[in-house]
Amino acid sequence: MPSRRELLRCAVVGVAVTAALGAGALAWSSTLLGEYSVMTMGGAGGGEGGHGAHAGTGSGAAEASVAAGADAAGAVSVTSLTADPDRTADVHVELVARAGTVEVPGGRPVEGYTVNGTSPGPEIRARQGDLVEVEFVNESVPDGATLHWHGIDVPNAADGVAGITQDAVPVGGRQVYRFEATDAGTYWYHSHQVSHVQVERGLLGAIVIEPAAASESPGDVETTEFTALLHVYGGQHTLNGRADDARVAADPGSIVRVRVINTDQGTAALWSASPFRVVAIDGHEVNEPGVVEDRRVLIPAGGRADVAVRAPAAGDAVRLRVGGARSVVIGDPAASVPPDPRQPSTTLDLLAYGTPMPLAFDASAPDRSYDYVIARRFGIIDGRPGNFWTINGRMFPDVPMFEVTEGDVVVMHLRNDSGDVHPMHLHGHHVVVLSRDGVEATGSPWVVDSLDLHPGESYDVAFVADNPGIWSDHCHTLPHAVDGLVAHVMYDGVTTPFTINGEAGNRPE
Ligand SMILES: [Cu+2]
Repeated sequence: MPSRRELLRCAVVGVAVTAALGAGALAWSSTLLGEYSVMTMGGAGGGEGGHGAHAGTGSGAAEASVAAGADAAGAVSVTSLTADPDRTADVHVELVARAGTVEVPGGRPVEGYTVNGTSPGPEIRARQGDLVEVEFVNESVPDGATLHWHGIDVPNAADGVAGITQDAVPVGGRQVYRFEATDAGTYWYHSHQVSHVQVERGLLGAIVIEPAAASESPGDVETTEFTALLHVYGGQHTLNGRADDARVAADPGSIVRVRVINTDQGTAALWSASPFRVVAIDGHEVNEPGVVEDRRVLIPAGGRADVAVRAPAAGDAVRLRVGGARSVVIGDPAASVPPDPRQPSTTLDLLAYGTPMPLAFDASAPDRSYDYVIARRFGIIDGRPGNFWTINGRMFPDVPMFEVTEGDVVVMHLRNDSGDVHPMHLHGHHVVVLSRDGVEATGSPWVVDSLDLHPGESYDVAFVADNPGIWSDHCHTLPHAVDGLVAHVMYDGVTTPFTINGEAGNRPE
């Protein structure tokens, strides 16, 4: 039931909408965001959380700017939160972004963006512990561009969010990203400038961090691995940029690890008529994953699932369906392709998959506890009237700021009171799922950076605030992010010199 305050807010917005619609463009201009800093958002310093406190409805942006000003003395800039500047890079890659035609082998070309001439761009491979250095060049993306390392807990200065951790790289500009490849796993990179356009149109690629030591899984020797990056280009479902299925040659009985990356705007399903195991989610190994049969695996937008498939007998192949239309066919390259398997109606429940093991931290007595409740209502954002997302009842940019102190154990209570699915993505950290709809997790620690909240669902997740910075915590259905489903986790004492909508033209979503 809405509180009096919420009812009052609705009434005020209702009046504002009526006034704006009635008075036309002049009145709308008064609701334009103009240039702003995330530092002024959501009541930063206004007592939103506090140690052991539960998030309330918090204070408004007006108080926040005062608090932010006071905090600025002696604060650490996001630009100083870097990897060791004196360390020599182990992996050095140059990535050049261009606007132009994306060739889609097996389909028709589309207008979009390429990285080193193709979309997806080249797959970056590094080994755990490597210092990765990427020199990014914007040759011809008119709006400017950046690279964000989705799922890699990079130092804040390398996070690639225009207007928060850097300015968008203009045409002719260059930006160096440096980070240590600390956690092995499957990740991807994409632009975080006008991302709802640039990601959809192809400014992206895969990055795989190989484990420092060989996998300790006894008995099962992985002999082959295959990256399966899913993306829809102009309505065409592709696998690694091709509107076609892929074949992976594998010796009978050997294990193939398929790294599935969902770079699209909605959930992707994965299934097979043959048994398989889900060995990693979002770059984190599942502890003792069981055999999956007659279940589909759902991968949120932005999420990844690594699955292990055993190659069948000589002359045979197994078919793994990935996403809306494509398959990976594994085994004898000369074998005929097995029939298209029926999609199971039951979804593998990752809340109860694998074997539990102790977490690296105690989530039972968090230092901070926040609500992140998603709903929807009519209003105006940046001069645009619409039916926008709200976070804790508040509309962008008046959304909450989740303040943390380095070392805090943070619990987030996520709830989806809207009618749509929202793949929630926290930058710079992985969260562990504690419970869903009040049911505690009983499987392997389920560690994610991209988590689907289906309508009506609630999740409790926890993380350790161990990576100082200002971090976006947003929906990865990117048109939802543009419509206000973006909040931030901000560490005490960190500040940013960058702004959104200013001269540099930063528009992160
Ligand atoms: Cu969403």
